Amino acid sequence: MAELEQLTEAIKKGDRNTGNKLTGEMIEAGRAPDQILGALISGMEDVGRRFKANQMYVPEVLIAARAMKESMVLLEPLLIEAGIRPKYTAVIGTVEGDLHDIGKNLVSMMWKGSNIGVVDLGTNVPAAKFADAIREHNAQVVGLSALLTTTMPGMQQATETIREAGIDGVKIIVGGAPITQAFADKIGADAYAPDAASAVDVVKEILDT
Ligand code: B12
Repeated sequence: MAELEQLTEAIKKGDRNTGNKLTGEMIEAGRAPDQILGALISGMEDVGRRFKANQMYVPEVLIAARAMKESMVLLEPLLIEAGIRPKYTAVIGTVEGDLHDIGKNLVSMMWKGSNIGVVDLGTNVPAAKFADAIREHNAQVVGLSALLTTTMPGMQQATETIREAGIDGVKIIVGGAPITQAFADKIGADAYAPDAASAVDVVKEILDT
């Protein structure tokens, strides 16, 4: 099997040792960084598909994402040198009052795995901080996460604050266990995704059109 395919396989399996070894070897051999990145992305795309189809579960996704992250650490300096930038930048965070971050982190990892740059603001993020970060990083997308029914109003507050800040063209994507499409519509978000793999599809749908 060609090295690039082997790298894709290693990511799919979450085999970070093989992933790191292959990435390092290919860098040494002078392989184009965008080809290596493509192989990593293919691996995470497959993980996303299987996660969505319930053929893979949260711990396995986290292990695959960690393997990808480690290879990216090796690859990043070359990507920067070659001027290869993520296609889009997203800001993500869990809304004020809410400390749950496992789902948000998964979305963040899947976005990164799809070559979307992510600025992760963490948990318990006040509404104004989302608006500031979108401006500072020129983000095209913002992801808001909430896991508590009591913090759903915080998601509405964040959406209103971002809209009131008049940031041109930023798309607001919401998610989290108690969130529904109906709630997303009610608060004026641009999109809702029920899981991390769908969050990738949604970004591609609304930005690649
Ligand atoms: C783990 C957990 C905790 C951990 C959080 C650790 C952490 N670092 O996140 C701890 C122990 C800290 C915790 C605390 C509390 N928790 Co809690 N917690 C959970 C638990 C068991 C799992 C949540 C989880 O991680 N799920 C796994 C992830 C992968 O799923 P997910 O978050 O839904 O994310 C997926 C999608 O929703 C979506 N998604 C998520 N975010 C986003 C964002 C975007 C932009 C998009 C597009 C998609 C998206 O994609 C994700 C991946 O596919 C749930 C119960 C449950 N089974 O859901 C209760 C639960 C959420 N907690 C609950 C409660 C009540 C609390 C506490 C108030 C308890 C207390 N009395 O102190 C505190 C609140 C603390 C706070 N202020 O936030 C309740 C909420 C009830 C409600 N309806 O509001 C739940 C449902 C438990 C229950 N049945 O009562 N909790």
